[in-house]
Amino acid sequence: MVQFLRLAGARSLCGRPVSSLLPARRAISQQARERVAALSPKVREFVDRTVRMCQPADVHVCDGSAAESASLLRMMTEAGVVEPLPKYDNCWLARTDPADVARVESKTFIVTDERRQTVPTPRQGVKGALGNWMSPADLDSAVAARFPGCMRGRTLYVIPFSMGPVGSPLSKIGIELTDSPYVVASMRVMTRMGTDVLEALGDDDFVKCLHSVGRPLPMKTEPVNGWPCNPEQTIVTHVPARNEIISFGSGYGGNSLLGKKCFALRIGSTIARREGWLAEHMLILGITNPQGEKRYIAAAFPSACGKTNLAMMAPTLPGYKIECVGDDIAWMKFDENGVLRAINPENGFFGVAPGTSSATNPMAMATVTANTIFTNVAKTADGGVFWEGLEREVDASVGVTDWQGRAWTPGCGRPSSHPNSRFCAPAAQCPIIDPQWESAEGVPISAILFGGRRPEGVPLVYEAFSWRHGVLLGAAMRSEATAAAEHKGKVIMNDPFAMRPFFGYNFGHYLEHWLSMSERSSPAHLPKIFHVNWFRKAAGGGFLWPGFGENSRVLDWVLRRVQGEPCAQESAVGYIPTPDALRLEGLAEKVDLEQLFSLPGDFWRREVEALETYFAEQVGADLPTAISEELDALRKRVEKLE
Ligand code: OXD
Ligand code: MN
Repeated sequence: MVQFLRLAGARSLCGRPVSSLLPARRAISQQARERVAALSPKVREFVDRTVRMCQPADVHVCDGSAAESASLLRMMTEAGVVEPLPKYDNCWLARTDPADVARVESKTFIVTDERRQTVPTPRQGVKGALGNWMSPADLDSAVAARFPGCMRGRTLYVIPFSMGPVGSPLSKIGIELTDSPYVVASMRVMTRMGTDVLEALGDDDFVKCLHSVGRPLPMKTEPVNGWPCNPEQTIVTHVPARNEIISFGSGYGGNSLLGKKCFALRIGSTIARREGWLAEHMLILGITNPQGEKRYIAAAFPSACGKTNLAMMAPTLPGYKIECVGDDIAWMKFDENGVLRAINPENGFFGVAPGTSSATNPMAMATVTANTIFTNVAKTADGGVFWEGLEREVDASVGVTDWQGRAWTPGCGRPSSHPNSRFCAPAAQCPIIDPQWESAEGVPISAILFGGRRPEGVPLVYEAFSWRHGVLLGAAMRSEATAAAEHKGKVIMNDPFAMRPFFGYNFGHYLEHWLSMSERSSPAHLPKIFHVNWFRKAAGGGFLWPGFGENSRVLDWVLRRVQGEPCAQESAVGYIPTPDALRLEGLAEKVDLEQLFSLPGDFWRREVEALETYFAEQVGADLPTAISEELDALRKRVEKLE
């Protein structure tokens, strides 16, 4: 069993009892003590243990109010951590240390007694690529080497937060303890946070989230851009058996806003497995057809593949309406009638800024003009933001300062913004937020889409033959790498279910869990599963499909399939649209349907071989038989392709 936070009582460091390293208790203000004393015994115990170990100068229990957030932002402005963006309403810019700009997958671990609980055993000589395991003993050492005294001179913030609407039976509560006011301000946007969460929690258990930037005061060296972090010591760990997350050294995104990837996906997937539901890296959108019929769709794409754009799409197909429930994460559970119900556990969008514009995503642009924290984007001299993609809508002649604080001019040879720069904006501000986005019982899901960036061979859309085949489509997802993590270049990577960086447990067991889900539903209610690819390229290099709002044409076909229209024909990979089924009227340019849906035999035989190798090397004995059988069936079908 992991003994996280046991240090203060029992251990010794460098031969000295830990108690001799503790700060004088009087360092914590009386007011803070009273607020901590008012917490539930379980929360208080978590705070007390952390205070003893991390030795902050003060403790602040967050109430989640606008006044609290304003005062933190004022304080960060004075400290040079953020600056206001006067062109907008209550918007802020943070610049990080360039060494702390993305999730750190190589330093992210799941802690279980047995390695196999976390990851399948890869074939001998092959490096496992489905997560990183750490033993409880190694976690204890990692904590002991990093946390004692790590918050000296800083304030420890207690953030009570709910993933999902407060009080929904599908929601879960966490407490994040952090020494970063940037994290507090961002968590207020990304989660429901504050006093009402503590009230809803009562004496119950919660997910324990501990975060430190790892730079006690006084700092030995000046932080870069005023952004304290400790990249050499960065580590992001999860302990499913104890519902705990422990993160050190990074102040950025998924490494520090612990409700998002760490809780909602990694710990979330382990809770979901225990409780019989699904925690997925999926957007949720509502779509209404010209007849006024509304359905909800969930879709999984790897990071930075346009999830936010699809979730807020402006459909070009007349009469269609899209409304957004969420752009990144879905928690889904079959109800007593076998209907899959989904909530977005988040409260905001932490979207990739570059590429977002009024042309690609006008709804996101409208969302980010108030109450938004931007990180690592460029700033214009008139107090606005700029990034790659805004060339036509922002007057760069007023002068631009890049994400590292240097003067920037168009064509100077370097990007103005970091490719993984972000906006962090309240979801409620999205002009097309779905009226049901906070529904306690969740919205009913009719279809699930899997997809990725596949320049070659993969058709625009195809439908799984069955739930089991659909699980293979998720397992077989591959995509070009993106800037959201530390990978370089444009290699095609396996990213099953877009969850490769986010599995909280053994991927083979995750597949079993997905396969078992069909037993909780009936053919009338089980969502249909599809694979989409907006990114196929012609031999000459251009995209074969215009994407963005035109993707409504694909969703139209998906909806018609959900409604049972016979507008599909069998192919080697799944059902594809019959020749005239895809509605193409009004498209600005003619689309080459033949190329878009072609199934080159060589490509697909290589694809199946690559998948067989991947599963054999990475999943081995943990691969469910049903998935090998589905892959076998696919191999037989593609053998016949020309
Ligand atoms: C994200 C990601 O930040 O998937 O949403 O990386
Ligand atoms: Mn994501």
